[in-house]
Amino acid sequence: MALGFIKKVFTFGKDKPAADQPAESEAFASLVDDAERIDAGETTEAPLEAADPVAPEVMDMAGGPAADGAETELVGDIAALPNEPEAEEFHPQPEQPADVTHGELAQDADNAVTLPKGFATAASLPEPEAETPTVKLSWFQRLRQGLARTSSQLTGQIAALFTKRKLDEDTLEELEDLLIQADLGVETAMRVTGTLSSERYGKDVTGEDVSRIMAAEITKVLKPVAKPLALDLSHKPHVILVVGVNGTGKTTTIGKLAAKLSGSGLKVMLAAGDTFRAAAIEQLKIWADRTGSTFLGTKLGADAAGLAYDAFEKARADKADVLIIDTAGRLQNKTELMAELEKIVRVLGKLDPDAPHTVLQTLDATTGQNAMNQVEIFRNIAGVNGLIMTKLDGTARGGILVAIAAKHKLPVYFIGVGEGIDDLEPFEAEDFANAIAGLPH
Ligand SMILES: Nc1nc2c(ncn2[C@@H]2O[C@H](COP(=O)(O)OP(=O)(O)O)[C@@H](O)[C@H]2O)c(=O)[nH]1
Ligand SMILES: [Mg+2]
Repeated sequence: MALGFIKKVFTFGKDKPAADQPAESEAFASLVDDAERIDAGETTEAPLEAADPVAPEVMDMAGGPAADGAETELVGDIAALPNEPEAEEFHPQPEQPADVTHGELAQDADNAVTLPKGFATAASLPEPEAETPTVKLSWFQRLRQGLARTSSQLTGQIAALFTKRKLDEDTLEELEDLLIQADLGVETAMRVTGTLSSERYGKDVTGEDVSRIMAAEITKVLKPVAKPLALDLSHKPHVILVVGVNGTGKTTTIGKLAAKLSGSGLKVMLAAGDTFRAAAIEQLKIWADRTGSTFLGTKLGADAAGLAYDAFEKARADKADVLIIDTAGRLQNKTELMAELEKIVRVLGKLDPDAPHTVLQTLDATTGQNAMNQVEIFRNIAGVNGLIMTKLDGTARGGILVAIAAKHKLPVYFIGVGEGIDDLEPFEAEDFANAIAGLPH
């Protein structure tokens, strides 16, 4: 069966076997319920509408397109898209000489491609480069700000909980509830209370004690999933399929990834596999132009798998290093979505049994608990083997990433901290844990 094939091909490393996954239909039902509730105007999650100037995209961001008719609507003013290119900001690097092969690139130090931070060659994962503190501070501040609601609420509640009482069963139980409410997941909540209990039972405990232990425990959960995105440059191209619910930041993230990769001298091709909305195709084209990437699109409503196949052949013929394929994320029609993603994966596998080499899922940090369901769905459908959490600069609810890491153990490669071309940072466990716990960098 095709789905079995996908699971077989794409389960790797220490990923849980597919059999461990909860019933997919159950998770999907709750996802669609959420999408429908949001479509109906019930916004339980932090609303993004107010901040976004482009109405049709806003519909998608809240929970997928509202109706079939809306999907084919063209955004009249492309120039108003937040991803509007600013030509002067992009400085493409010179391309590799045509006679340099990838084998040589991997082995020959003189001709070696220096991958951007957050990437590594599959053969050897290099030490992350030191960053200048100013650059790091600015994105960390944005992350801190994004997670401020989570962290200030948590630290406030924790401080209130521990001012008057010594650590006993009741306070531990209340703390556990607070941590679960912050989306951190039962497992992590119990780890925090367990450690706290063994260190401080019967003693006075300050809010800082709890924050410190919380940050340490969250770091332990996140460390194993904070990995660089390994590119196997012996594949020509290395194919990255990007999946996720509409509005979670797929296209924007592809643009940011393309900027990093082409900026380091790699030849990148982008393929517009979200063929359902003209605006989506245009948006990716803009990112391709902006990042000096080759672009392949097709007409509205065309078969996405056919496009993916053509893109792979063209990328191969052009000797592209990396092919990144955008996809649609319409949850309203599960059967169609499944069939489409399955078919994309299947046709890519015909050209290279290992392709797509990376299946990345974007998660919107403002969606909270729903992100867990999204991972369950897309992991089953498309064999997701890596995550990127976007919109951590907004009013993020990042706690869910901890619960997802504990449960799925999928690598988290990057975080999105803004709409700009440079607003994609390698995921760092300790930074993220400190931001949630309200501790300094
Ligand atoms: N603030 C913020 N906005 C983001 C981020 N990533 C994406 N967006 C915005 O979210 C909206 C939806 O993104 P898009 O890439 O179109 O999502 P897609 O439907 O999954 O392709 C756009 O307005 C993006 O500019 C991020 O990290 N931070
Ligand atoms: Mg898109």
